[in-house]
Amino acid sequence: MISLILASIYYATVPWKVLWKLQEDAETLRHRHSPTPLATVNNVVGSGTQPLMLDPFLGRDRGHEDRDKMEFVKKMMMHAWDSYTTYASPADELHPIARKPKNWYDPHTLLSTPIDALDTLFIMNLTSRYTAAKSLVLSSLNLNLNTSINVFETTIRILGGLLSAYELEGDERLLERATELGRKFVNGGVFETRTGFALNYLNLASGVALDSGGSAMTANLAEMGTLQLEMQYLSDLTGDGVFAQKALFIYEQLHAMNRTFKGLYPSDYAADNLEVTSEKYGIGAGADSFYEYLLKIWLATGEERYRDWYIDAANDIANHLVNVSEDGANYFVPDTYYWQSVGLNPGTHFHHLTCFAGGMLSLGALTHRHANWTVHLDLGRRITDTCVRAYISTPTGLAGETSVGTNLTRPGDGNYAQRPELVESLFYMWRLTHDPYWREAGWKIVQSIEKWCRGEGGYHGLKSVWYTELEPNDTQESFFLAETLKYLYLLFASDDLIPLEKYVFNTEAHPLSVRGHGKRSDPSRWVRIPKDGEWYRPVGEVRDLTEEWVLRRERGVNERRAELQERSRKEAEEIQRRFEEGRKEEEQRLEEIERERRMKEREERVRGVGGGGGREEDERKKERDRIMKEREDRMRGVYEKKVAAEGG
Ligand code: DMJ
Repeated sequence: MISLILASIYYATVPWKVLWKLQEDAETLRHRHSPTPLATVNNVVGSGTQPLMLDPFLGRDRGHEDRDKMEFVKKMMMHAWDSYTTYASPADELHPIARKPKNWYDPHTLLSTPIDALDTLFIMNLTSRYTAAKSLVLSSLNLNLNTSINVFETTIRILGGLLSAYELEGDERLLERATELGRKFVNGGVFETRTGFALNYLNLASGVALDSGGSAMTANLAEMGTLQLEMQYLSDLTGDGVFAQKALFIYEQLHAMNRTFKGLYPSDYAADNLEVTSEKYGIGAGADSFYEYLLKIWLATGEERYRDWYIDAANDIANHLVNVSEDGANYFVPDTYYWQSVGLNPGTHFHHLTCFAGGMLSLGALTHRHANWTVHLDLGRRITDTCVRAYISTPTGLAGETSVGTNLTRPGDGNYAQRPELVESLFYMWRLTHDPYWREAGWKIVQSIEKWCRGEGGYHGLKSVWYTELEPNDTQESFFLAETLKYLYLLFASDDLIPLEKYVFNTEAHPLSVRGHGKRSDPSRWVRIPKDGEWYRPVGEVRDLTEEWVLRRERGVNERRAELQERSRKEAEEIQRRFEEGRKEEEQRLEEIERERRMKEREERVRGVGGGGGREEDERKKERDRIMKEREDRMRGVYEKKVAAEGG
């Protein structure tokens, strides 16, 4: 009761509808979701040098496995993996319709699919496939590519995938490759900014890092705030603190900055002077996994400071960002902009990416029963449920990239990209509550994917979830194997398969042990985490870069500019090629129509009905010219927009 009263005082600022709804069931939830007393709080040692003992936060009931459904998902994984090896290996991903390889940094590959798939194959006991994938990775992974790779994506997929496979299987060669990659980040220019904020593009060969625009001016919250789990783990395993220091320093600085809201962090920053470049808040693209990692870095290390920051963040997400639909049924988090004169301006759409928050809020609530834990758990449940409804309200049973929160039956961007966020939350909701509702929702999704997205050449996405006359989206994403299928498999498994007390999943669903367990059981190897304030460098006191770095970066800027121009040129060529192809098709089609018309005319003349006059002929010619011109304008528009956007 006391915590209910405290929660209501705290939530005095929440829009009344949210508050009312959230408190409605708090008492019920407290009972329903507490199978046995939770032992968490007493066991947590927050110094960062002791293991974080979360077991057993679920109590004694470890759930039961649903073998048939696990087998079904395993077969899906076999089909996805076998299709990749048949048509695309060793590329990053597969075009399942064209049955062709797809590379992120063409013609180079970072082996995204095999690395992302490693631990899923291992967990599913697909031993021969796991061995084949590992051999490919060990023999072919080239970490010296002369191209700028995306640091965030490479961390969560490549570094995370290698580390997790090492955690589960123990082959030291995987750790060696992961360490090599981590060193590229710290010895290259990723953290070499005046603020210590990370840049997101690194040329693996030259070691020069830049931002997405090809300079070193900007840093993004999710990109620089989603490196910490992997880098900290790497430090604990190698005993070299440099990885953790570089990555965690970013958290220290972000936390030390003045903020409009205690627990919310804007998405974009200047990398040189700690200025906020746009006061956009949200938990979707550009922000999402930063909040996830605040929670998980606490779970992984036991460092209570991060837990407190996470709780502040989750409170403010609940306070300021959660929207409720007019009928009170849907809870969602849209992107929100802040203007001093107007305050917070939320949108009405929510992105599929935000569905991960259901799992995050629930996990955060049950691993530490802070004052608002029932509120967070309830919010987690409601956000997950809203996402379930976004799925079941479409004819395909799958949700697109965005949904309209006030009325989920109105389509937003209907593209289904095989994303994992909802099944990730379903997995957490099941593990944390054992309510069969979450498994049932997951099973419907399995069936929908199977029905609408399975093809001979692998699994594709959909251009729109709203039409059953389907147009496929021709990519089999590497995260489909790393996350979507893994979470679906674990949803039907027993709690003892990758138990949540011992593992923390990175944002690409790669499990890493928490301190005190697995590869992190030996405390003598843990690196020290700094005490509060120890690393603090007052905002404004940014450091100067060495001359060497200034010169390297200048060279890098020119190289990157050339690289971006080259990419634009190739893309323009591709657009031109497709344009020509389309024009030929269009011409053929028009010729066909014309041929049919002439035949018809001839037949009619033979039958004495009469033929088309010269005026009709002119009209047809005009129509034909109009169609051709329209098409050309359209194609040119796409091309010009692209060139303008890339400044090439
Ligand atoms: C994945 O790479 C990760 O889940 C990331 O956190 C967000 N984007 C994709 C999946 O949608």
